Amino acid sequence: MSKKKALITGITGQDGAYLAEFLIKKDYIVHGLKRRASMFNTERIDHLYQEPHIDDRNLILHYGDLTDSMNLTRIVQEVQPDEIYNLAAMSHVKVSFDTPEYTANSDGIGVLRILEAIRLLGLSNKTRFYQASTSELYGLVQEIPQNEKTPFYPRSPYGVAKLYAYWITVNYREAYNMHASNGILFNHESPIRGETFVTRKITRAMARIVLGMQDTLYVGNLSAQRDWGHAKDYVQAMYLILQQDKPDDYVIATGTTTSIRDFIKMTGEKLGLLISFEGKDIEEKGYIAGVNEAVFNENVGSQYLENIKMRLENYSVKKARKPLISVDPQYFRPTEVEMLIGDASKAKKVLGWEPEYDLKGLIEDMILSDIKLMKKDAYLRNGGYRILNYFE
Ligand code: NDP
Ligand code: GDR
Repeated sequence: MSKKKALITGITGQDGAYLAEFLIKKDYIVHGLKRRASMFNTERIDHLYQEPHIDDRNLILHYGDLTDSMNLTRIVQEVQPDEIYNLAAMSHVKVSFDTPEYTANSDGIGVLRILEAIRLLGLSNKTRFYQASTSELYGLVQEIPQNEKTPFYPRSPYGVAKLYAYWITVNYREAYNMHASNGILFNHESPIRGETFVTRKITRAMARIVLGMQDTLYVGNLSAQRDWGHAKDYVQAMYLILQQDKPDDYVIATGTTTSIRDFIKMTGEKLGLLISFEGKDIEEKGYIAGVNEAVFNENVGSQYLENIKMRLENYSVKKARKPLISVDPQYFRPTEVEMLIGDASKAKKVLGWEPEYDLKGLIEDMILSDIKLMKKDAYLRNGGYRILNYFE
């Protein structure tokens, strides 16, 4: 029997990388759409990459872009995929306020381009289509928790573009009998999460701070609450959705919600740090207010303890205090999504989907990985080599 072929758009992103790895393990031939960039942009999938001269490759990349319908149509025609996972998107909610037209073009109309390619090429009965829908559709939430029947109320150009994408997927399913489904995924993170999403921003910065490479992390709204899962669990749900006889839409979530403030405290706990927040609104600050030396030594290293002890000494002298966390309004959004919590009962019942990671496990995976990464940077810097600056 010939191997199944999947086409993943957004293969160079967080989810694309995990999904490609997962499908290759399932013996798929994976085709991926990658954008031309002025620097290499395949770091997340480099471990899966195969030299183009090898026969029987199981990972093949194509240059393309969701804003180019000819390109998409040609690639779908060449690949004749059994499954398309449309994960490509301008996925940053805050940035979508700066680039609303482009976001609509790629995240909204881009989906239509792929669906039309499937239809025009006569692949409606062969190619199954997965659309990366999002909890951002719920925005100003109309119900708690949110499920497949909860009305949508998006709060950003990103959310509005994804609303079009959601409905055009439903419409093509109903109009042309296509196997087209939406996964309404709540936030999911990992050690390879984009650096400017809040969880990764926190774990990277806290790793740098405990290693003495940075003083303070500036963030936006500390009170927003999110339902965070692990991307590894969530790509399995995408796969399961396309294995069903009937196409349908599913919420994928953990069912617990946590504030940004508490995410920071929990990350501190994994490092042996007690983090205390003081002040209100834009004056709110987080400080290192205590240390569990045994946990710190195990997860960070005793050679870095001196720096933390100094910060603790400063903490008791108000004037000399250095905040670990400070609020910068530049990270506020013109309209915010304050709270999300998903009800994934349908996915659990119909798909048999169960996540392996809880929030504690996710944070552990992320912070330990970032400590390792930043130690590498510290090592290079101490050896006189240049390291990248991390300007957002
Ligand atoms: P990432 O931002 O990590 O990855 C996005 C991918 O899309 C990258 O490969 C990027 O390429 C590619 N891309 C962006 N614009 C275009 C374009 N115009 N044409 C082709 N490719 C493009 O996102 P995630 O992996 O986190 O998310 C995957 C999908 O799931 C996205 O659609 C996102 O909106 C959605 N989603 C994500 C959730 C999450 O919590 N992670 C939750 C719900 C939905 P490049 O590497 O070149 O930038
Ligand atoms: P989100 O993720 O907008 O939910 O979209 P993000 O991590 O960017 O923000 C989550 C919440 O944290 C607040 N926040 C900050 N956010 C960022 N990025 N940087 C900060 O400094 C900061 N401080 C506080 C935000 O205001 C927000 O409330 C993600 C993306 O992956 C989308 O593509 C996806 O659809 C949704 O998750 C589900």
